[in-house]
Amino acid sequence: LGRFDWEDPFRLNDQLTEEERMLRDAARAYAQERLQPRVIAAYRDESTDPEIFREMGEMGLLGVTVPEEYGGLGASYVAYGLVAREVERVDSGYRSMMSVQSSLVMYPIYAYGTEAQRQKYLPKLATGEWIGCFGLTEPDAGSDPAGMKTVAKKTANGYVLNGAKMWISNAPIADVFVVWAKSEAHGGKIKGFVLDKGTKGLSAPKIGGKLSLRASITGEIVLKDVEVGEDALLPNVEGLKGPFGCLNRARYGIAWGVMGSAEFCLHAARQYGLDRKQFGKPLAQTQLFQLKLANMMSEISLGLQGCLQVGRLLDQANAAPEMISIIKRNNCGKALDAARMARDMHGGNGIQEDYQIMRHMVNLETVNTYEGTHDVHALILGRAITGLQAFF
Ligand code: TGC
Ligand code: FAD
Repeated sequence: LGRFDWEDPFRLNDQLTEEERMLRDAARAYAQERLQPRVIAAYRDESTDPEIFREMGEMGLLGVTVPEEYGGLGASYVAYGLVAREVERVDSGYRSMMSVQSSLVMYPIYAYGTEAQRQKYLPKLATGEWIGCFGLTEPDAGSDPAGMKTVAKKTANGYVLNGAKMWISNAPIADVFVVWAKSEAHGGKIKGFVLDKGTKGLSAPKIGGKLSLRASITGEIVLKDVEVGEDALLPNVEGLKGPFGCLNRARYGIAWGVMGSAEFCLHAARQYGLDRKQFGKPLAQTQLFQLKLANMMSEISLGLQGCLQVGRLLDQANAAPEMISIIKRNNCGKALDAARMARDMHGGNGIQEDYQIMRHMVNLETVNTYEGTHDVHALILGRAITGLQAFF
């Protein structure tokens, strides 16, 4: 009979390559040594340190899957997922900063851009010298991005963009804006544009008052007669499959990331239960406490195994978007359950910032909502099961 390790029930570690293990360990060391010490204050003060992008760049954590010639690591999607898990073990907001930069900004420039756009943007995004953001959602178009109102009109030398984007991670500190708009010159189809900070008519005011994901800055993007050249257009994709191609990768990373957050909650609840005595014995020696720990461990181990399989298929260019919907949806839901459970298991201390559970819990509310809500992914899967679309 084999050994059992509650921290790695299905021996995920043994299923990784040496390169993947090394990158995971480097990401864990960075996250624990550099991010963990500052996250409590960053969250409390709602402050985002742009220096984190530089640090992540130095560690090779930005654009993990982007080829080395453009400044990336050229590593596997499994490696990218492992990085997301380590960063989100500290905070979902930090993972958000990393995954927007990697999957939603570097990926579309690499996959849909010209060689000149790749050369101009990717190396500086990989080092974190430039910060990127991704504008799809609008005030009146969230789950239904096809309803976007942002338009690009053709001019003699390029395009003029008008519209507004809402809930955009990194936007107020971004240097590079990947923005999706309906282009009149392309029959009203959705096209991607890369805009530079400082372009006339482009602004990105901060959205304040967030009670979740406070270590990651969020903003609007306002486009008022923003004139750009032809070189701002991402020429190699058209329609919703442009942004969705990026979202597939970011959603996949989130599925790994939230397992890191859930693991933090499991470890904290276990330790708390071993240390805290009530009724003359450790809380961890009660049946209810153990049931909760067993549930958390089971969901995390299954969730991680699903991520690994989808990651391996992504690396073979053989993953279906519905697979990603399964792991994004299920892992977010299970992580949220684990965090709520761990919050409860910490009693009064569970609401205290030093214990960090409540921060993970409220962060996961956002993660459950963005990149397709829990219910929207259910509808994507329901459509795949029945062949009937129930969105509208
Ligand atoms: P539908 O008719 O299903 O599809 C329209 C076109 O898009 C293609 N497509 C995909 N392509 C690649 N990958 C996917 N996952 C795709 N899903 C759809 C599809 O083949 C079709 O192509 P074509 O060539 O036939 O035109 O579109 P619909 O309008 O019915 O969409 C419905 C729905 C619900 C599936 C979709 O709109 C959806 O997923 N909504 C959720 C919106 C969302 O995820 N927004 C995310 C915004 S970005 C964000 O949240 C970043 S947070 C990051 C952070 O901080 O970490
Ligand atoms: P809605 O679409 O209005 O949904 C509200 C509720 O209605 C949800 O429960 C939803 O599941 C439900 N619902 C919607 N349609 C249906 C239906 N057909 N049937 C049944 N129920 C339905 N976007 C970006 O483009 N870039 C970013 O970087 C980004 N970062 C974000 C950061 C944060 C902190 C947050 C909170 C959001 C971010 N988003 C970003 C936006 C995010 O993707 C959207 O919030 C999300 O897609 C949901 O859209 P919505 O908020 O408009 O909600």
